[in-house]
Amino acid sequence: MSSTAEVRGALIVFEGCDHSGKTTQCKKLVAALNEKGIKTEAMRFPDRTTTIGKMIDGYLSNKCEIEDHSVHLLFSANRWEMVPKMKSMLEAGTTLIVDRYAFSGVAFTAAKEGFDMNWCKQPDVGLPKPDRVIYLTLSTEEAAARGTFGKERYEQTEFQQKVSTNFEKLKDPTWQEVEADKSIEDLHREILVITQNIIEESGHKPLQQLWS
Ligand code: Z5A
Repeated sequence: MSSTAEVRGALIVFEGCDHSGKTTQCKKLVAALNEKGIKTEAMRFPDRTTTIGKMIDGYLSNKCEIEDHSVHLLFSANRWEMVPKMKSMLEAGTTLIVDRYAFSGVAFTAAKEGFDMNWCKQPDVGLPKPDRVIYLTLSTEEAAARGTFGKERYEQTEFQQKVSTNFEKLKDPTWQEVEADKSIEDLHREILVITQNIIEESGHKPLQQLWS
């Protein structure tokens, strides 16, 4: 069981289009912050290791079908099941770097026919609110140059364009847009400076609730 630290960790989420480099940057950032003596852990959603996550993995890899509303709720449940762990780590002073969160949940489901963004938000109302969402942006040309889409569900250009439009609608003042059309190292250096500032600013602020 983690104890409560004087200064809490920061909750920093990465969102962005496919191939924008979220996973690459999250990994480098966690390593760099720990090297600087800032206790940091990585998380990613979906977390495919849990029972719920395994169902989601089967769905994303097209091994099974799950009704659209139901799978939306599963993605959300996959976040809620991590909340006790997230809160206890943050309270113990550990910063969390999270690769995708509820914003992906809303942006992807709302890109499907017949889904309303407000409905999509409801299951995630009350989750720990990120101190900052780092939103990586990339031109369609550069994203294409980084490789073709894989075989997973949702990996189609037209669908991804709708997802990007939805991300734009979700932006609020806690979002920070970062142009990802740079070398991995240049982008990492920029993000490292940004995150160190967030960690300093967030330590004494209470953790808030998302969309409430
Ligand atoms: N989903 C959902 O529907 N509902 C939800 O609630 C949640 C998610 C949470 C999960 O995919 C899918 O689930 C996702 C959303 C949906 N569907 N899609 N599409 P995932 O998280 O397992 O994988 P991903 O997020 O789709 O990965 P990605 O977006 O394709 O990649 P990325 O993390 O942004 O980029 P990367 O893996 O770091 O890099 C991609 C490639 O580019 C790789 O070859 C790198 O070496 C290269 N790269 C990275 N950075 C650079 C730079 N700066 N220059 C050149 N090349 C680079």
